[in-house]
Amino acid sequence: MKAFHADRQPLVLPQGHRFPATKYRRLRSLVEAWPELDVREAEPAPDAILALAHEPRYVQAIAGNGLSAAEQRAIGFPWSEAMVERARRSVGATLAAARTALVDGVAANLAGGTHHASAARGSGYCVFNDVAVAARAVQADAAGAASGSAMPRIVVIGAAQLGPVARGEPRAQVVERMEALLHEAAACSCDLVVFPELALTTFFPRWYFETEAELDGFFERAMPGPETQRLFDTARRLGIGFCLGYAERVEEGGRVRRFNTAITVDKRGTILARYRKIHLPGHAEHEPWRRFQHLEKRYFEVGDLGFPAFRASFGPGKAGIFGMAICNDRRWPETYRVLGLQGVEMILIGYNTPVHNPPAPEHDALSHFHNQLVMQSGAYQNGTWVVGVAKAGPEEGVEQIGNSVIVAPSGEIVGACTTTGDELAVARCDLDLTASYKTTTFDFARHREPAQYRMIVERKGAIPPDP
Ligand code: CDT
Repeated sequence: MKAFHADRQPLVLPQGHRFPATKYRRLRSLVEAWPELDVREAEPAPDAILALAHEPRYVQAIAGNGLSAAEQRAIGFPWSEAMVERARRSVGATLAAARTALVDGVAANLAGGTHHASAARGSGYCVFNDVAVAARAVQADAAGAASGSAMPRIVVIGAAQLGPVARGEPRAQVVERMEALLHEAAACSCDLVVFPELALTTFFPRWYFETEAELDGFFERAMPGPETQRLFDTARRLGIGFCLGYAERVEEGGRVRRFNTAITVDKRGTILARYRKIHLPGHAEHEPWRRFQHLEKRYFEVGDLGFPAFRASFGPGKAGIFGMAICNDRRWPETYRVLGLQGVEMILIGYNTPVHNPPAPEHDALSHFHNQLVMQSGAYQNGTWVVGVAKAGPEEGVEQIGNSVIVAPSGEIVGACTTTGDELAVARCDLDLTASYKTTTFDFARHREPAQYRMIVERKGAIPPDP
């Protein structure tokens, strides 16, 4: 059974204060060794969650020391940052236990209860009403997850473009840059942040590696792993979901397999869906004539998970149907259509696209145009949002396009990065804007004629008609 505690930071009280603040830690030390108990630290409840049961003015007053002396007396604790942190974590522990119990059937809260607080006032050593907040939050979770919700389905998206990542840049430093973007996203009330393809490292397929050991340095063996756990923790603390591209190394069926992978993680830090890149561009053998290599066909297997669409909820009224694709996938109409046939409402795409294409340098001047062309048409033709996010700028001598965009189901760009560095573009995306395309021009059930499209799945390369 999972049990949640909130006692890491002790509540420091004036000498002689009668509240027995150490009891929570003492309780934890008593039960922590029980083999059947999995004790975890609770995340602090974010403002938006507290505001489900409290007046926003009160939540702000607590956060910013805006309490009157009388209000502090009613609570029974003098205001301090540690007091606020503990109050948030106490609610967080009740909420974590409630949500976990809904999944596991049972869970425990070691942080006590603070249910004497009312909507705009604390009372009896209670700052926030943990039970009221947790009840409202699980109701909101359920409302968001239920289809046909009457609330507008607006997901605030952060397209978190990354500038160059040097070959020698440690993962921890890249994760720190990503955390900075998460903090910026939280300040913009983002629900979901999309990071680029192979976000944690430089775009390593540009080099030919002689040994597997060299190659494996760019791969993750666990997700989250030792260096990425922080990213999950920060996102969960901020109450933000994210989509992350990375190089995945797994041992399956007694052999090592490597994929170019993306995951979508919900606001609680749970991996909801995984996608393994299907359209691998470039070449499998070393081609020294190129200014730089593009060895995706050597280093990765073709993804074996198809293009799965999945339901996800990023908050009350924020439930929708999502899909993922990676870089070169975005150039193929099949990617969008397979997701479109599952009713996808938002496709999350990370990419690394060099301006220069060694086999076709005549395309270089069109690299931005092509980037927008494919995502805008994919969005419109399938009545879906598309979020395309670049790793941009001069990386190890290779100029990569930025041009990260958020595209509406109309095909219009509603958010864009304007630099080639670390940058966040934000857009409020109404998932219901997909309906007017899905029920009219692109009402697939009415207008598609799949019997006439058989060639699409039966033939791989083009075979011109007989002369
Ligand atoms: N990463 C990736 O898929 N990049 C490709 C480069 C194409 S050139 C071989 C892209 O389609 O942007």
